[in-house]
Amino acid sequence: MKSKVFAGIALLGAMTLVATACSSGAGGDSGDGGGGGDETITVGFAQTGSESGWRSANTESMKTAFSEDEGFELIFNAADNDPAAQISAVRDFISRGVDAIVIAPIVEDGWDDVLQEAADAGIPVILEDRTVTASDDLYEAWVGLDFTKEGVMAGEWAAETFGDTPTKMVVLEGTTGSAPANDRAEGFAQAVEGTGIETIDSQTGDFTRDGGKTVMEGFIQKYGIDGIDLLYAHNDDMALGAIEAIEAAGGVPGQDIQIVSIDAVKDGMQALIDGKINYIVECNPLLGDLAAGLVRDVLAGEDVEKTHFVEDQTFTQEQAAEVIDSRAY
Ligand code: GZL
Ligand code: ZN
Repeated sequence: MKSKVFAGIALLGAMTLVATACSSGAGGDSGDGGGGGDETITVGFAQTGSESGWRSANTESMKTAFSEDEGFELIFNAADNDPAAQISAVRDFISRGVDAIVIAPIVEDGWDDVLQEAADAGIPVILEDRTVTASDDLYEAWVGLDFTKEGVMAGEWAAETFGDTPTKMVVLEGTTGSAPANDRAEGFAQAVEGTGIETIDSQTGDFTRDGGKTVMEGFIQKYGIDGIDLLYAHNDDMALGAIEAIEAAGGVPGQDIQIVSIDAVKDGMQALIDGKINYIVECNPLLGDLAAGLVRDVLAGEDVEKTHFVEDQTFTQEQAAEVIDSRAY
């Protein structure tokens, strides 16, 4: 009920804004007045940054879905993985009076105040990709992936591969405080409980290649190639950085140290085909159309589901070779 009333206010707000825009001739549309369905929808999109290949694919998907041809004016901000910068970008969207705000929240916490300010301004918020711990009354809907399930699928492969064999594992964690880092760790731990896999070290590489390489160099310094059997990387970019570190130390990635990773971006899939990664769990970045559909539905005052999961799949080396040429990212 709340979201219906809320959406109604948002719609009224949006109409007022659009009507004002039309009468003052501001904004990109034809200024034909009235709130007809053909009005340009102005959307503020607060993206995490450009930390990984996955992120680039997600940004492209969002920009395509929220293009002028699709009836949108997109105000895009990439926060360079800085949570404070991302929150101030959202405040900027509020002061500009956009019709709707879409956020891929870098971290889960710290969103209550600015989401309340958006609600007070009658601007609906849609989350894409990552989630927040703030009350779900403060956003209309979230579209993304089941990160816990991704962690479980990665852990199930590790459990099947290593079973009871004593296995020394290091972990490259995603951005500290982010939903994917928290949930992928949680899901993996569930799946490997009772096996011979022991986590000897776990640090964040911030989802970047450089981060993965630097942290893996530190692990190799500390334990030696022989002291590590398995690397669990929360995304392909960190796994690719770790591969560089392993090779620089004279190790053979995929053999001396087996690697399981998440995303299934092109470069990760190529490393899988080359035998440098052993298993990849996909995390689908193509969320733009779903997010755009949710924005339209919310502004049209429709009741939308709160949560929209996009399906993921998994890839062995053989499967990757079969699909790599047909994949969209
Ligand atoms: C997951 C997404 C993560 C990717 C990383 O949906 O938030 O952030 O796994 C990206 O590659 O940086
Ligand atoms: Zn849906």
